[in-house]
Amino acid sequence: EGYVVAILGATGAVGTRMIEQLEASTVPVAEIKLLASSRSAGQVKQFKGQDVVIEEATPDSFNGVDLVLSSAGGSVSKQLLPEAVKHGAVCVDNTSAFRMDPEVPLVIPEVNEQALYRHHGIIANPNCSTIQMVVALAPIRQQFGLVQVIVSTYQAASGAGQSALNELRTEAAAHLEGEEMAAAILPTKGDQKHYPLAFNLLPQIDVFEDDGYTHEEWKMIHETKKIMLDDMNAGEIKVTATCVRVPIAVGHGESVYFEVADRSTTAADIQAVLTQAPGVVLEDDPANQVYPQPLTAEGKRETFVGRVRPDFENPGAFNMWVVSDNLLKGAAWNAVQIAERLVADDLVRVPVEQS
Ligand code: 11C
Repeated sequence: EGYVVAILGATGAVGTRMIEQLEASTVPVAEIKLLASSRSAGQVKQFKGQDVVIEEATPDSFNGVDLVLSSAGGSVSKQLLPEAVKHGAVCVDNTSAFRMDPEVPLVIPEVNEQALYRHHGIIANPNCSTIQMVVALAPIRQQFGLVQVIVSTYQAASGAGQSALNELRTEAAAHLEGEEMAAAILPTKGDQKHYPLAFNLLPQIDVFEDDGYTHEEWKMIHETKKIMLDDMNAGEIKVTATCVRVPIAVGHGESVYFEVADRSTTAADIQAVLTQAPGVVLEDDPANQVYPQPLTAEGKRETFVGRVRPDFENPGAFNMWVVSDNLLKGAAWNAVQIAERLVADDLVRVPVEQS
């Protein structure tokens, strides 16, 4: 009884967490297939106490598969997921390959679960920094309207994958020993120069666009609009972003300035909404130095919000601080949560015109 589920990219920082999140989910799994590149084929991982041998991912890997959770990089998704859909599998993709495709729902279950009903076989998981911000902003928008967002991020090394996290650790150890730090990955594999992250800050995540923004900033702007303006009569939201890589392992932090439409809104009103908001935990007690931190968010599925305070000059404007585990709500858990909703709503089926 249950579904045949494949995890594509099963050895990565996100893939390993997808396995754990799936084990702890309500998705009934009849059989699990762990897929990766030929380099990792033959390795053994565990699922619910059973050994599972990792197989090389090929188009034929999806024979008989009902559901795919994918986090093996954009080019792998572009190549293999259409094949998986042809085999009748519904795919939840954690890469940016299909996110801005108007035919592909971009889903955060707490925010726009209804978009799942429009899927044609592929559902996109948003970028990690987008997810945690939108989980916090969507209920505020629903209650008070949302006019503008200005976000600055403090993003963990693991957002760039296990190899970037390993690089940070090696650099930190070298620096503490008084040795040279050698960077070969960060700020991004896709660019020419590499700089150490340990004891440093890198105001570059992903490659630069011609307009001077990085692609990570572009994603935060455009994904936020696609998700929040998904509903009818959505209007407009102004969004701008500055994304910075910080030398920590797990957990992105975000300083979010936002303006609501209802200018009589107070910080207490915002806090009251956040207290009730699905997936949000309010940690906001400055008198007792209570606020969200990456170390305390690591390993948790929720998005933590604190430091909610009004701007002095602009009525209806606020600042807040948002932290979440970028590998869980930002990636593996959001994907498995989508899978849970697909199962609950009987949507683990590719519409006829696609299969
Ligand atoms: C980072 N946010 O921290 C990125 C990682 O589009 O899924 C996620 C990239 C993506 O580097």
